[in-house]
Amino acid sequence: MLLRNNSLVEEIQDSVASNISGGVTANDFNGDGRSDLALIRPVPGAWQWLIDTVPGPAAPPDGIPDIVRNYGVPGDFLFTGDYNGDGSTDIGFIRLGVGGLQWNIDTDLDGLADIIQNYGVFGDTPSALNRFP
Ligand SMILES: [Ca+2]
Ligand SMILES: [Ca+2]
Ligand SMILES: [Ca+2]
Repeated sequence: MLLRNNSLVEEIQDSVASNISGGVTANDFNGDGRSDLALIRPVPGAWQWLIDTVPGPAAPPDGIPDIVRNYGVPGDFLFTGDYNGDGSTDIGFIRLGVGGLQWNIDTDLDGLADIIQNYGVFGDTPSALNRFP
């Protein structure tokens, strides 16, 4: 499945890995207290999130994505965090538009934004994010 020879994908994977390693609950997309495996893959016209979560105290990740969502498009800033405080990591993107920075956060991982907020103007640097090419 992985495009191991694609330097862009490797760069993204490295970037995601570095981004999600910093927090206590970072990258726990199903809220079971354990970090999950996650990839962000470029697909035509979008960024595709592939998340491998395996619930249960003894089950390791099985290498098969349980959640696959297209969320964000090329040029967006992508980020993760727990923005609704439910203990599960959310996915998000920031889009630069005429009004400045628009934050879009999907808290239930259905590929649709649950939080949309304009915050910031062009030239601001949002915290805790990765920007992918
Ligand atoms: Ca988890
Ligand atoms: Ca959350
Ligand atoms: Ca949603």
